[in-house]
Amino acid sequence: MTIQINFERLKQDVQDLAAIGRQQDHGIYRMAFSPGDMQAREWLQRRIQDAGLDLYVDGAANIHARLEWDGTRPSVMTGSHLDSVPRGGHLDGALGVLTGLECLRSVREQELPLRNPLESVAFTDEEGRFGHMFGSQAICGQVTPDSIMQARDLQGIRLVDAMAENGLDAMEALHAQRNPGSIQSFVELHIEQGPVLDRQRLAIGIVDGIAGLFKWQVRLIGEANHAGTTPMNMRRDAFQGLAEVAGEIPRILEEHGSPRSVATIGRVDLFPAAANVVPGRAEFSLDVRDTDPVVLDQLANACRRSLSAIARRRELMFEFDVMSELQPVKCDSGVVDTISAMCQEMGISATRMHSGAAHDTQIMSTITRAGMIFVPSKEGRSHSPSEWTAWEDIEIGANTLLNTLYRLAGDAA
Ligand code: HGY
Ligand code: MN
Ligand code: MN
Repeated sequence: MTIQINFERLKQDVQDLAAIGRQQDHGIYRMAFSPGDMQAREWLQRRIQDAGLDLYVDGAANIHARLEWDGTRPSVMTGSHLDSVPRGGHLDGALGVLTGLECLRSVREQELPLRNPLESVAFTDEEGRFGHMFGSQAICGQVTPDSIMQARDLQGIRLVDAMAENGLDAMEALHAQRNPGSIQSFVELHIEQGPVLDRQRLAIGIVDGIAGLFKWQVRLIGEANHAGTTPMNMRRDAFQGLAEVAGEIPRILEEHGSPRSVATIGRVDLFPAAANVVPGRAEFSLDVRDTDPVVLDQLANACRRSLSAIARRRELMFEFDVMSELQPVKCDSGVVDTISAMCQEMGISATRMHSGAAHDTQIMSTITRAGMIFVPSKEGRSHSPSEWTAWEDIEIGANTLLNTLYRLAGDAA
């Protein structure tokens, strides 16, 4: 027996949420604890209450919708994130939150018997404005007073201050930790954010592994000087150092990476940033990923060596802060098999695949059995206003999630 969501209601939620935090350039600006994020949080809490579900917000500001929660039986959990990258798309994270909410509403309305309670969570700061996955890391007991106090964004704004501005005490995140026995399993629905499903015309991706990453904030420090009078061989030009680091990336990936390795310099700031001044300081982000922890380690060492050699040669100082380190994970084989069985029973075209993007699922997998369901991204586009998934794929994905959650939690005796 397969059950169905109320697709028109889900579609309306997707359209309503897509309007929150959207700016003129059609991008979504819901960075953690920004006005857009706070507006989306309020909207979601109203939707949870309108649906007659239990609402619970934990110390890390993770928003939980709950059905038949009794605090004793372990729950089957789903969820994703409301926050976005700057100028992001309207489905990254949001789709997982809304399909999770729709699944709980549908089970409740259809009065389907449950062996385990259901929870759907909107995790705080998945996109890592203040590092990465703050909400799911808090649930998994991976935050400390120190890590909370240290957390800041690339502009230097502290997490503690961003939360306090919204009436939240960041230290409360220490109390968000869940007993691993309180969650039976976790399944996240997410857009693929890559081209595989779209190209192969497949409806569902069954994720069997998620890439890990390290994200550094690097500073190269030279000497600001006059752009006209300083001879080229007497410069300590921080931008030229950065340019050389960027040029080294393909070699580093080739010599120390795997076919799945990727590296990105996504943000650069030069100081003093004047056309007629040799840059004295270059600050930039470095995001490097792979599905193999050994390869990730090798890439980190190679990046450190390259930075050090370039700094020495150019008489620059270099330093870097580790903004985030996420281990690659394998998804739980039982959860993967359950999703696969549901696709077969529902006659849905599916393939097993890895995720190049990071997700809350890889944090949740440290305390419970975890897996993911991908739906296609048009031309693989994401972290961009051109992010799109066909409504038909959204409906198939939501029904796959609903039937998977019910297979895990339902009392279909
Ligand atoms: O960076 C990522 O992979 C995710 O979108 N936070
Ligand atoms: Mn995401
Ligand atoms: Mn994202």
